[in-house]
Amino acid sequence: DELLAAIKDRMPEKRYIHTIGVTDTAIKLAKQFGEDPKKAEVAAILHDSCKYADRNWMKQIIIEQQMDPTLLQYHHELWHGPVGAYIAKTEFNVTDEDVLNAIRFHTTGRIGQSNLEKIVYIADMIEPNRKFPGVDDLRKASEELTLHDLMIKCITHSISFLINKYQPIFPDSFECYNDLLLQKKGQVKE
Ligand code: DGI
Ligand code: FE
Ligand code: FE
Repeated sequence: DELLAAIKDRMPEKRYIHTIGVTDTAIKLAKQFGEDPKKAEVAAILHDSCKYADRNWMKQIIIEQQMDPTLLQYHHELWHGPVGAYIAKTEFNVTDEDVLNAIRFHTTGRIGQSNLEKIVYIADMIEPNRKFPGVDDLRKASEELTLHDLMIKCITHSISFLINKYQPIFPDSFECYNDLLLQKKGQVKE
């Protein structure tokens, strides 16, 4: 509740409602897939805390904290994850590296994602307030597939969406996609 109150001032009502949706969904997925619901809750509440942060301020943090400099060549939308993780650590005293990574990589995914990282990525996409073509399919899949296969479906959807708009894809997203598929021995279930 304290965390929720703290992030409420940092975002418009709509984003706050999204955050609640991600939190409920992340807790549900954590229970479903045998991960810690408390960690999922903290990561989800804080995942978009920097969504509306000042672009130049975020740029400064990325440089000062020596985060991946490639970020600055890509869309500023990609900055709120890594900067959000930094704020979670410095302002909200989150010390759990897995929770910090779930925040840090929630927009792009990455190679070697933990289960918690997958859960937050997926919850961000399928929470009840999301409306995009295909979201109901992903929600249905969340009740049927393994966490791994569900993550493949979600990242494939994101990458396809960006490709269809001729948007550059951040390398972590491609690496995440490749990594998930290379880990799979059999077919991806449709
Ligand atoms: O913050 P949210 O809106 O809840 O969701 P998010 O953190 O997944 O951010 C989604 C935005 O980020 C959306 O506008 C697409 C964009 N995005 C995600 N991955 C990439 C990307 N944009 C580019 N150019 N490249 C990416 O790899
Ligand atoms: Fe986000
Ligand atoms: Fe989000």
